[in-house]
Amino acid sequence: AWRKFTPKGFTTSEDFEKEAVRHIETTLARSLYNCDEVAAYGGTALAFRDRLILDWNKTQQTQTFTDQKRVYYLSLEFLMGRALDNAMLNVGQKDSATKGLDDLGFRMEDIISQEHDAALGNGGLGRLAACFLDSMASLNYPAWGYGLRYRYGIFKQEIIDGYQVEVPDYWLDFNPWEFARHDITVDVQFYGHVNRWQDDEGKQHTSWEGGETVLAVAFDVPVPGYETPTCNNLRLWGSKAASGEFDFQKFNSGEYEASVADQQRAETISAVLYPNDNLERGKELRLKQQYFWCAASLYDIVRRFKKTKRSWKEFPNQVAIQLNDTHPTLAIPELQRILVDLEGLEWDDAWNIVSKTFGYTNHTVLPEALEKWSVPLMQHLLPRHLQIIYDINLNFLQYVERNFPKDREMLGRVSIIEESNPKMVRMAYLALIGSHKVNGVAELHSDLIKTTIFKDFVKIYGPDKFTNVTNASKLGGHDFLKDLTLLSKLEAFVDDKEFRKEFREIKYANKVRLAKHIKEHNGVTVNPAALFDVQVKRIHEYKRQQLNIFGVIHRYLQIKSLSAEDRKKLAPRVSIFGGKAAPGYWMAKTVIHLINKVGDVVNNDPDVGDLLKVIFLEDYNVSKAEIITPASDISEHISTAGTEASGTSNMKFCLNGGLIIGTCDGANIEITREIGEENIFLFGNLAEDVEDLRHGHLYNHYELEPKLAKVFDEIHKGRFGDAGAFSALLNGIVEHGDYYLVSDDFASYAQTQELIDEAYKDTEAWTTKAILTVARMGFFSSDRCIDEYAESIWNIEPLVQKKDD
Ligand code: 26V
Repeated sequence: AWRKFTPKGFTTSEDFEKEAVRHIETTLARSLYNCDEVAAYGGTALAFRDRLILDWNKTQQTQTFTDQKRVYYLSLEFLMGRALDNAMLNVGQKDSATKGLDDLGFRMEDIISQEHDAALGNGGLGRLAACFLDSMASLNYPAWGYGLRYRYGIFKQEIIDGYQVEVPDYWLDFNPWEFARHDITVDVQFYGHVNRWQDDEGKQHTSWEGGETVLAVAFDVPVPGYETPTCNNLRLWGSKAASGEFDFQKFNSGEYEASVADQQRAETISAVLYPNDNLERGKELRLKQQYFWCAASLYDIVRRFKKTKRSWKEFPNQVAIQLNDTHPTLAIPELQRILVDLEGLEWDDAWNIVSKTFGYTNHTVLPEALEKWSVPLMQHLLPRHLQIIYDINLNFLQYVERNFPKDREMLGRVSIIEESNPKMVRMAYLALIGSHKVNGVAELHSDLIKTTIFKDFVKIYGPDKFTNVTNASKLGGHDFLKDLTLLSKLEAFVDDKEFRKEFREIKYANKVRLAKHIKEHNGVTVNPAALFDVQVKRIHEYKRQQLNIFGVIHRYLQIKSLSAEDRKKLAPRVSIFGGKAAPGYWMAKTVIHLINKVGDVVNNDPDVGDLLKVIFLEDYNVSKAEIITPASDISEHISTAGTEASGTSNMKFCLNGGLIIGTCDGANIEITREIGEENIFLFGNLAEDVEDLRHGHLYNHYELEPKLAKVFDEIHKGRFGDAGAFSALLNGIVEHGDYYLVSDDFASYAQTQELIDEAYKDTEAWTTKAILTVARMGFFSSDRCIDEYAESIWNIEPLVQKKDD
């Protein structure tokens, strides 16, 4: 009904056509006579965009006018995927547009696929940020996202001869969803030096001077909610050279190249998204990105606050800032700098404000993934911030010393500065110390951070500073999904014959669609009646795609060992893999190579036929996930227990009527609690036993699990190509301690896969499991998750726009 107050826009296919054609002819300056799919996409997007903008302007005006507390979600990653389909879902009128496009000679599906994915993220962390934006708008929270406007998103993956090859993802050539705000800019400073002086009244002042300045330009992206009037803002910063005197002089004196080089150097800051990669660590450009984005965002937030003329101590009542992992941690010393150096507050008053404003979400316990920056690098790039970090640390350590006078060693352990060579700034500690709440992303993970990486801090601050907010996922598309708790109503239909049939038909149709995709892209024919077994996620040793492919080889060897008669009793299976390896992550690339090699052999073996197919889907991304996820019968979430903080695709698969095979890790545990352990296939060692097992590997002789040993023998014999290519992968398990416990979990994994084969043969029982799974997933809606953040961390209320607003 609220649509009535924004009367503009179309409600029929004829009106849609008029709008789309008007945009094609005028906005895009294209003749209708050479209107191709790109132009049709442009016209459609612009027609829907018009509707969003009205809501967007109104929401922003209302938020400014009402002036209640807002949340700012700082994330270096927003994996948004495509915008048009989502806009149609939120605005409504997709049917009118489908009909209108049909009249113009286009299929909606083809038009939607013209859009580039906004792939500004690596994986779960970035996708979660995108879901959160969606839910914050859907629930009418006054919320902004702040990020970087990368010119290149996560690289595109090509598979050539079974190897991953990276290709740049230039996605901005036509992007109707962003609005460049050339009038909203922030000067961001780098390098330089620190000055201290005393004024006439004897007050100490500190200022940061010299160095170079880069301009941050705002690009705004509307974030519509589902069936609400709220349209929030995602502000992405692009970098540009500050057109100062200096460039001008260079240009005038004929140093054209030098002045252009400066400009390019500035634009490099927001040029590319970093793939999380062991080798890319410690790069100055990445630290520059982080500060550039934090400084611009904080300036913007403070500027907005200052317009309200409130006193500084009200800042935390008006502003909540959530740090998505440690990437935005520099926002903490930056706000302290603004308050002390620029606004003249006393240190303690400023720190009180800062530490009430921030919340920090931790997304991993893996030690190699915890961010650290070298002190010399920070000294060079951000000299004032380094001083502030040292002062924060000094105050903190003095506090610790006062409260734990007997534990001298604790000081070294909890110091923000690691006393290594070179010294390092531990960003997670800074984030924790500067925030009022720290949260993990699933129950097990939130427990683990309290007993491992943040153990001392629980002693220091008490347990209340730490909390859990279990991750969640968004599912769009249908009415009942506005409120995922309504999913539970499905449970009443579990015995309804018609419903069960329809449920199966939908799954089958989705499998047919994926089979078509596989045929087109991999040239392999797969049987849609086979069990589709899917593992799609970033390739990482801890996620254990190697366990999966070893299991596939084991299955292949078994098939080969059977008589033609016995083979007939087997359940046909399609093993589907997808995911990118970080460009410098050699082991992950080896796993991709092995999967492809195994596929070459298995898919061309006439003994095997439909019984087993092995598919690696190139360039897994958000829009591919939309085809893959609904087509899975079983998906794999098989990380070494204690390593996957949560996982979010596990939920997404369940919501799409697929079952899962998984370890007792991350959110799998809570999924099991919700759906019932009879509806999930769990296997493997528990997190609590991992440490001892690893210790045992290092100090005792250990034997490879026998079935796995056979698999390794076949690889060694060269059955899947040159065995040398895989020796590092196998040696990591055989000789170097099997850190991820592949051998320890192999028997349990293989046995559970056999249970799955048996279970799948019983179609009726399987259908029951799948329906109950979907029906019991309500807890994992991102709306529930955002309400928890709002209540327990941000202390904000929804802003419902009324008719008269
Ligand atoms: C980063 C890196 C970088 C260096 C190389 C190794 C490595 C390994 C892992 C990571 C992950 C960084 C943080 C992250 O993306 N965490 C993911 O966050 C998701 C959303 O909360 C969660 O579902 C995933 O379980 C978690 O891995």
